[in-house]
Amino acid sequence: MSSNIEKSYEIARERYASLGVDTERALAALAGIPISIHCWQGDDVGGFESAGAGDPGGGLAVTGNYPGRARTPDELRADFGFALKQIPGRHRIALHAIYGEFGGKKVDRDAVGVDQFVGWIDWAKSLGIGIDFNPTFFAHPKAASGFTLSSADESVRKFWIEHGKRSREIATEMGRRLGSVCVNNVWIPDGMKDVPADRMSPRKRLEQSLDAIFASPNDPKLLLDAVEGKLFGIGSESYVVGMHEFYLGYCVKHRKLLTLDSGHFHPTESMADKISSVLCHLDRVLLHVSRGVRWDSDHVITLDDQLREIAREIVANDVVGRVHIGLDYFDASINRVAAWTIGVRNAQKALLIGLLEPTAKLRALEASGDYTARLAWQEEVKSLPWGAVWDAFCVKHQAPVGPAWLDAVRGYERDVLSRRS
Ligand code: RNT
Ligand code: ZN
Repeated sequence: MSSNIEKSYEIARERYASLGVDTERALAALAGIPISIHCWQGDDVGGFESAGAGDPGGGLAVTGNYPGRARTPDELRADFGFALKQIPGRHRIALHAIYGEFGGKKVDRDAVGVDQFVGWIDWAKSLGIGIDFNPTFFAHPKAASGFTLSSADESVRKFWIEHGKRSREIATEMGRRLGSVCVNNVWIPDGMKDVPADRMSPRKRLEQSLDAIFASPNDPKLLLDAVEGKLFGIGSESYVVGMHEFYLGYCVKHRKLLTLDSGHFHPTESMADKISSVLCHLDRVLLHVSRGVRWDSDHVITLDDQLREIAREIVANDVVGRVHIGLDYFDASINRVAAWTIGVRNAQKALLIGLLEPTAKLRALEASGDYTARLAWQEEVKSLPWGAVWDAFCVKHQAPVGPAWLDAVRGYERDVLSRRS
């Protein structure tokens, strides 16, 4: 460690110790929290089913045309591997089914299997990382009607149920081959632009389709099933079949993981507040940490209040083992490797700030009814020297300190990304 970073860390360590916070413990805890990094930031949710990324559909909008998008699995893996070097600690990758290796052949969603993911599994093994998975219920002609698992057309439903089943098989195999449980997250775009005449029937069909997909039990050491609701989407402004309450009930009933995406609620709602609420009734949740700007826009996550509150709730309530933290954003207007790096480092900084909180002190003040002192301390805590602890964490895990990573990414952009057409 360079002497300045070391000195700053020592001062910070003592300062935190005086508040009863052990920085060494916080550093160790942070190292034990993997972030599931979404592959789709690397290529604007394009996938590899056909050449050239198009509009992913399903109401997902990726804006920007920054050069250097990954066009092949090898390019995406290289970019992801490069981003990982800029990020301290050991993490995971979240894949979507459209990111399989199809070798120029048409393998439809109801035929996809682990064979298309062997390259990813071998690569993940070589890096010592786990994989999480997502069936892809969008970017497909059979999703063009706006309905998939809740479609009134039985053949459409059957097609997507088969895709859901196959995705679970792939995820299970990933869990087995990598020795690390794979979270398989179901999100469907089903909904209506304008006010429906029948809100109930599609929901009943969705319930039946989910039951069919989940008919075979999961081995919880290999596979965890998650379902993700939302409030509205582009083209589904008036009605979303799988809204939050639908899935919350489904998860309580069937012991599945609920996915909470921070872009999927009304902007005045706090997703952080939902974590302790749903964990009273569920064993585990998956988070899709995102940043909506005025709508579910999936901006790169910044170290804002929302992110800090989410991270704080996870660590202060000691539910790290029950909350799977995944990211979900896609920005095509800036360097994509930088977008990954910025977002993951921010998620980790937020977790570290939470881990360094003198929670026992704040809770004691609260229990004594001294809300004045609680507020005073909550605000004073914000300016404690967590940055010095973060720098020490980066050094310890051989990741760049401060903005040094940007120079590395710029070099990669010059030598690799800018050469792509
Ligand atoms: C869409 C959901 C979903 C997708 C990804 C690509 O609103 O958030 O999670 O963003 O699966
Ligand atoms: Zn999401």
